[in-house]
Amino acid sequence: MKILLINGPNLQLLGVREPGIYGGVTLPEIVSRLRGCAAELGCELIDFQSNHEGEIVDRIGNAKSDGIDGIVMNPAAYTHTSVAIRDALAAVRLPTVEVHLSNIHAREAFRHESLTAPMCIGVMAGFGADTYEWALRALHRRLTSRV
Ligand code: CA2
Repeated sequence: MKILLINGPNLQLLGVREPGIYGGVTLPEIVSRLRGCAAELGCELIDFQSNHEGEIVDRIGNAKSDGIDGIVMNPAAYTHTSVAIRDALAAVRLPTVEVHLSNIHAREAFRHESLTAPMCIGVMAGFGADTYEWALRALHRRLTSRV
């Protein structure tokens, strides 16, 4: 089973800037932890980070032909703005779990709306770096369950 991990803009700064909001764990550390979890579940994890909306749209659009079975995605700021990423998810129709390190509902009003969440099978938010692991486990459960 192949899972695509997508991280959106500025997440390459995790653990380097503003650790008060997003914690001290770096993105390479998160990816490495998630790779361990994926290995335990018998999945292959393909990791992609971009600060560019179009690159994320392209990656989602190519996911089926790349043999991807499901997506774990933190669209970061594009969560709240990107009709293009939402449309790409709607078009590719792969099971996707949206992830946020912070609880976006406990933050500024503009973060309460997600344009991408309605195209996802679920959303996991607020548990810092661990959120990615819960999201991967939930996606794997969905992909391997009969109902
Ligand atoms: O809580 C999350 O995971 C967010 O997706 C993070 C986004 C934010 O725009 C969303 O509302 C919620 C921001 C990612 C930027 O990450 C940084 C990390 C370190 C320093 C600066 C930005």
